[in-house]
Amino acid sequence: MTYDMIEFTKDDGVAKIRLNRPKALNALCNDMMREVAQALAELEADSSIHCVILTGSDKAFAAGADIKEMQENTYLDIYQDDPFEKYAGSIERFRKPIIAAVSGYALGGGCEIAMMCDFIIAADNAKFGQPEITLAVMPGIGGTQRLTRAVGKSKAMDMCLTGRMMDAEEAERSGLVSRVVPLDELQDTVEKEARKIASMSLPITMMTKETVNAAFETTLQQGIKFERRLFQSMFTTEDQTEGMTAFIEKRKPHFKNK
Ligand code: DAK
Repeated sequence: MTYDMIEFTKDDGVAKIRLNRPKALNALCNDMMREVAQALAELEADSSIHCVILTGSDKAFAAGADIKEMQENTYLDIYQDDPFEKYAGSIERFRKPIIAAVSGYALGGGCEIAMMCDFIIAADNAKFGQPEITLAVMPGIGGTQRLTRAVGKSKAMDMCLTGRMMDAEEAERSGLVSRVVPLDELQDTVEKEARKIASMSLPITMMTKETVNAAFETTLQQGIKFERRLFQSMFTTEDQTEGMTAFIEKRKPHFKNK
């Protein structure tokens, strides 16, 4: 499979997908999103990959859906074909850990796909926003819901109704991003964290991701029960025995992902 609009690399258990339409500030056209979905399908099936990084350029993670492509869409075009569900849904449904490394603009659909990732590490030049209101539409791939869960109602309303941007410092303070680093350290920092995640037992990281995500879907008691069941199931794995034995024997664990 060749890719024209993304760069796709794999190294040491970690894959990186870099959105690469610099002239359009990585605006999310259908062809690019189709490539992202194809890459993720390949990575889901590749057992050597334990963690994925989604990133863009220094200037733009992604400046939103491609307005030029979208401008002439009719209701039926976007209802029947539902391209964003088809392609961005691949990020939402991805089962292994996926980190968004955001520098520059993450606007509209760009902010929304960053929020679909498991966590966001931002460069100090990052700018987040849901400016759709200025185009007389609103966020359409989860922005009204995920942003509200991440930063609370007041700030989400402020962002969605005014279309203003939030800088990296405000995004960290509000809980939208897990941490902010200088731009020239972003890729190294995220790669280091991704390698750390990739060194863990894959089934255990997948179950942990699933369980944290359950917090958004269930009541507290149901979530706690779900956590308890998956926690108990971890004691069927060879990796749990190895992880605890290695601690006691004061050595590094050798996980088999079983
Ligand atoms: N789409 C297409 N082209 C874009 C673009 C975008 N979102 N953003 C930037 N570009 C293009 C510009 O048109 C320009 O192209 P040329 O004129 O050179 O050909 C080039 O990228 C550089 O942009 P600027 O000249 O504007 O650069 P500046 O540094 O001056 O400004 C900016 C950067 C990011 C502030 C500005 O470009 C900007 O405001 N961009 C638009 C941001 C925006 O409104 N984003 C939200 C898009 S709406 C759906 C669900 C969800 C969605 C769609 C469908 N369904 C369920 C079907 C999502 C919608 C959105 O994301």
